[in-house]
Amino acid sequence: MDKLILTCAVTGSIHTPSMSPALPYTAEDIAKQAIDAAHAGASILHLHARDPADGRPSCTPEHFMGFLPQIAQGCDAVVNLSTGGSATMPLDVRLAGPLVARPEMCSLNMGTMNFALYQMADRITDWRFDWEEPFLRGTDDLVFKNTPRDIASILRQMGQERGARFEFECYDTGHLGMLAHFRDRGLIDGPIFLQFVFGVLGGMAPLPENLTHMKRLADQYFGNDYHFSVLAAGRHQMQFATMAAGMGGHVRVGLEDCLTISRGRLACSNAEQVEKVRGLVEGLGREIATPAEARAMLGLKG
Ligand code: KMH
Ligand code: ZN
Repeated sequence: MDKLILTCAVTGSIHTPSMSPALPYTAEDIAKQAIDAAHAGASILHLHARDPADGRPSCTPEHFMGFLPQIAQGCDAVVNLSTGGSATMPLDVRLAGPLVARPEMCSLNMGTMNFALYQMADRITDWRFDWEEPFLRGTDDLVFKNTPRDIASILRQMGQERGARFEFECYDTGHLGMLAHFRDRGLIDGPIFLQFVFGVLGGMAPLPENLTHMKRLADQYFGNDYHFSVLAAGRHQMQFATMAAGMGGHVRVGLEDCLTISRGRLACSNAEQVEKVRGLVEGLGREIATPAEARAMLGLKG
């Protein structure tokens, strides 16, 4: 089996600082937690920016540049900037920072979808939920817009014009079909790095059957020319990481996706989750890829 590419998604745009004291939102804390995660074994850092005044998601160049130079100095992990930003933002706002920062990698969400909530840790314990829960109010009418035109625009501006390669975020089977469509149009070449996303209401439920089906479809669409990674939001995070590792895939953890380290216990840092998943996947016999090995596997410009 290939070495395992471990991505850490450091802060995201879903969780709020009021949910966990460990969630980083100042430039210093985002940089420190990212560097610590890299030293703990993360080959890729998936990064969003935040406004340090209140922790609100931000995509401005200023907020990205608050932490990117420190991260580049402190570690050699692959920097992967979100082009998803926050689902509440229009595309031009989401792209403002990544266009200026010119990362070697960025995310690309492969379809428009409802983005209702995370299956969050212990707040939400199954698919029945209470819309009166304060966390959920405001997410019950949220559309995450990623039309074919949006996708083509990101491929052109970030890929063709700036040389980034992509973490293709696939929340459902149709997103693989969309990706194959762009590959057939000649706008995407391999090796393709798929991120299967579980646990967002509006995307796939965190069920093992969905993971095996996504893998089967990816084999049909992309043959040997792809790698897959798995993230599961909320309390399924470590189970799905372990399943992915056993299936020859790669894994993503981090406080963007889940705030806990075990049931009912908040993680104290991103690095703590990286260390935990590293122990799990090494226990299965998988070796973690260094950033240089990840760059070679994914065809990154470095
Ligand atoms: N928040 C994750 C479910 C992005 O940043 O482009 C997906 C994500 C999207 O990471
Ligand atoms: Zn993200």
